[in-house]
Amino acid sequence: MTTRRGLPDTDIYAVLSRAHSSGRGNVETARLLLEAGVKIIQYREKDFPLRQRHEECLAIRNLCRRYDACFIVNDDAQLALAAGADGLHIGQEDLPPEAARQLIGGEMILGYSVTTPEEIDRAAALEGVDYLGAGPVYPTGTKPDAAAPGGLELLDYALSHSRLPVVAIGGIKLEHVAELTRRGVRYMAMISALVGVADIGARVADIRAAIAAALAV
Ligand code: 3NM
Repeated sequence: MTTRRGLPDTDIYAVLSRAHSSGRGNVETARLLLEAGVKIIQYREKDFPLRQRHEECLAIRNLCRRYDACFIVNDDAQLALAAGADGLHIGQEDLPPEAARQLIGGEMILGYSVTTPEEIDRAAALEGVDYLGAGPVYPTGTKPDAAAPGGLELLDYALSHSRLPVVAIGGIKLEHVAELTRRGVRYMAMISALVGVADIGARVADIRAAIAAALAV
């Protein structure tokens, strides 16, 4: 990881969700992702008891350290701090980014979800945010309360109007990876098409092969 605060220079941003992991637990899924070479893992469990989330986060954070990967906690600044996470990811309904930054201090990475061009413009003016999560790009069944899909236009807008790294999210499948790469997307966040598959190692390799092929033309 770099010393400047920010996401590592990588491609896949894995988001953990037990309900979409084909029966695997989050710690086991994290281990498989890390063994496959994934360098960013986000923990996103909104309904588990806090004690369970804390235990899982500690275990996953330790794994991430061993593999030199970046561990990000969704929504909960207190949990991110208690687990010693590398980053916090917040949405439009969470604490405002300035307040979240105050809580987490100056070292932790802060990611912020944006779903419209207006939100991208507003986020561009913020100091403490380190990357944008832009989406949903495509329709997704994984997040029931997701906004309407913004499509590739939302990503184009984010990439051209923000100086921050953009993480594309929402409905991204293997077959979208080449197109997203050609559009200039460097970070792709996935749940179902990544943590839900039988062979995570093979899926990571396929995603990376698609990125490499798209960059080569
Ligand atoms: N956030 P899948 S879409 C967690 O648009 C999440 O901010 C989104 O899951 C957003 O890869 C989403 O299975 C779900 O579509 C992503």
